[in-house]
Amino acid sequence: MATLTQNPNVNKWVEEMIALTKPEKVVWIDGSEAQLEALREEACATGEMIKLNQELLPDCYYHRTLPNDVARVEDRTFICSRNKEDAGPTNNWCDPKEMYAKLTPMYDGSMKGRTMYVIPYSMGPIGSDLAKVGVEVTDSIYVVLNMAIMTRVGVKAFENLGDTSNDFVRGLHAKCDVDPEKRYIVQFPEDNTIWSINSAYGGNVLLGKKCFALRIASYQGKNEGWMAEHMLILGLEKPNGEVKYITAAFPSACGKTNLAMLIPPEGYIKNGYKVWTVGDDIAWLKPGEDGRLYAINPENGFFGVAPGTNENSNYNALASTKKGTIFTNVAINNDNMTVWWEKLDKNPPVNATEWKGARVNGPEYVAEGNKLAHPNSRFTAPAENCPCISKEFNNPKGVPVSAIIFGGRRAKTAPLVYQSFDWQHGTFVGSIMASETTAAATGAVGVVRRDPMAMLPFCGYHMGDYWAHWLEMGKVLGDKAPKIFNVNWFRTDDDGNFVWPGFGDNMRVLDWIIDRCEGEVDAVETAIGYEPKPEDINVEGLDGITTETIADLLSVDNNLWLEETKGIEEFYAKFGDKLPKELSCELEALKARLAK
Ligand code: OXD
Ligand code: MN
Repeated sequence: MATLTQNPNVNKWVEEMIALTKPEKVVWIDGSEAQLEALREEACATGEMIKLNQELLPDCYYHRTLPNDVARVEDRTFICSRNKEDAGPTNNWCDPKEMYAKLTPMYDGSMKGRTMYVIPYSMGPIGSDLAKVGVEVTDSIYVVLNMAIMTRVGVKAFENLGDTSNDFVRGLHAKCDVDPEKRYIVQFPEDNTIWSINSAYGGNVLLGKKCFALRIASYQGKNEGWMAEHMLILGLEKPNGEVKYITAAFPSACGKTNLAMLIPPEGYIKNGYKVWTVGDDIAWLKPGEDGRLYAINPENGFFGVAPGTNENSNYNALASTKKGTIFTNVAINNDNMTVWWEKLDKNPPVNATEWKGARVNGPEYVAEGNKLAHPNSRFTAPAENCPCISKEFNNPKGVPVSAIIFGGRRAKTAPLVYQSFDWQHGTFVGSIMASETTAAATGAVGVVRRDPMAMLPFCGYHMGDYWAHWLEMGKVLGDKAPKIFNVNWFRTDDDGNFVWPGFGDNMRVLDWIIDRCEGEVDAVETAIGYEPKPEDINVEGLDGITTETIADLLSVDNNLWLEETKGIEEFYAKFGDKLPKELSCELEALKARLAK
């Protein structure tokens, strides 16, 4: 098919990619349903995808990746800026010339006898000033079909780019032999370019997501005065119909998708509170004409972890997967061609195919300690399926942000919630974000892993410069800046049990946060920030949680925090001169307050 754009920059680059990879055929993805349907049929004919029960799961498909290719590969992910210093101590770096020289022969002729798909896509609503265009070339139909859910693909993406602009992200993906030894996920921020090779797993190959919308976009945001963050976006509707927007950053496995799609406790629903989802993973944030910070979700779907998702843990996420969804590496129930994963329900299918493709007796297989679905198995679901999708989801202006929340999994140190003193202190709070490893993961339990702003694997440049950019944005926003908070849903009692129920009840904390933003509730000043008075957290209808429990959850142990400051100091030392002095001042000020 001929090119879909007059834009000479796009056409020239696609020609170069064709010359490099030498495909037999080139197909431009126009975004039409007819073209996508033909690709689905082709993928089912070759076995790349399996059609699921079209009555129970209309337009849903199944895909299995190789067992060596089931997750993002941080050790093979590179930021290739011209100067090593610009990638910083938290990224793998290689000289771009060297990396191009290493990968070019691997791509050379890699699509011989195969089809190259050229996918134009928009990150963000078409027509939005905050949106950006990417073009991904790939030899995988699975990538095309996932990108068609996760982004806005097709001719319409070129509307945002126009006929002359050169501002598009060039993504090259080739599956090759899916050889883990030759797998590379490479960002060239100064060239607006991403090269991904030898993987066919979502996070490594859906180049609009982590590679563009976080790594490349964070770098673009620094240069252009906006921010790309690993944050959910939700709207909290109050009984008077007003909606206040919150963004929140958590490291993985801390419940970002669950918070984004929260169902409030009964009492709140009765009083007219609602939660609306704008995004579950990524936010692009930019000051609007009125000086406030506005957020869009650059994505158009959810690439969610399936295991653990069920009617109770996340009704809205589960409902989102009931049509038009691609499931990757979950288990199949062969009796009715539906899907299953751990904790979906208590009934593993008897006639099952586990994620690697073996036919097994599900209950027996599980009883032997095996997993039917891979722990990182995924659903790719259209955002429009979500019962609580915000009506502002496609608003090109985005939504005005009242509060930014940071959080992690901490057994003792961090209280249920606290508010930073101001934006600079809030930047400090984000920079010291950390999570403790759990028994569920391999390695030692309770080890603190620093993950500033949940951006450790996703910041496309030097983390010290990234913090400086945060501080700069605070100056631009001035008194219109969102208020910054920290939450911890994971405090444990002496027996190691979680004290706070989490899930829908997190609404009670969001409620206090919004009241703080509106100036409707007082707070207590502590060494680490402003905390609620325990009685200001609504515990009505909570089983076994009283205002005393809340007081416990809010307690700050000065000794533990002094210990914590040592860990922060060690972490900060990595950043040398690039650590903004404002942050070292904040650390000193914290130490002084704790010592009092
Ligand atoms: C994701 C991740 O898949 O953060 O969203 O790893
Ligand atoms: Mn994520």
